[in-house]
Amino acid sequence: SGSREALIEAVKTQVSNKRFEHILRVEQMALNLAEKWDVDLETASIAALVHDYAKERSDADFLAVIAEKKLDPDLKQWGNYLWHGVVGAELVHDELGIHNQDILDAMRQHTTGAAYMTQLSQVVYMADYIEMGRDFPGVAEVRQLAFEDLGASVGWQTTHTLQYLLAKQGRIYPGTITTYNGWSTK
Ligand code: DGI
Ligand code: FE
Ligand code: FE
Ligand code: FE
Repeated sequence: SGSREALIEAVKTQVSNKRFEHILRVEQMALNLAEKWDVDLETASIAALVHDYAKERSDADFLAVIAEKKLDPDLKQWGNYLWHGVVGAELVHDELGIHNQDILDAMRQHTTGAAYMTQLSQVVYMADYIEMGRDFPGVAEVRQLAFEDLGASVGWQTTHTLQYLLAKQGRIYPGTITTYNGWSTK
């Protein structure tokens, strides 16, 4: 549709070609998952197209938004990986005029997930992880799982991300642990 083309042009001005190609693959996978799980296709498309809109913004930009919008000051302790979704949603709201809270929440949650996620949010979280350009051990299995049991695939991603962060001794955002606990079935 016309609005999709306009959104694509807006996103393209913000990111490298490589990241733009990733975003289009996330959109395609989000549409496939949305069709399977009865999520509105246009909403899934928009959420996927904007999810990494802010990924190449500077730390200074994010810190300015945290201050201006009086977001939780604790956010300042973290980095681009958290800010591009959580803080980036404010930029998508202000710069692209996207006010749909389900879309903005899916963007906010796309990196770390959340204990409670809408189907839309689960679709974007999974599509980002399993888009056809991704290659990691188990990707074929988790792609299949996302079409068989969406919630189980959310748990799979969260567990594997946590294992990856622990193995490289990375800092773990407490929200990542909250997501893990929310989706653990044991
Ligand atoms: O923006 P993308 O690269 O498409 O994907 P993303 O937004 O899902 O970011 C994934 C990265 O975020 C991945 O390298 C793992 C990292 N990440 C997720 N949760 C945490 C985290 N990194 C740290 N240090 N701590 C976390 O809790
Ligand atoms: Fe991202
Ligand atoms: Fe992700
Ligand atoms: Fe992404």
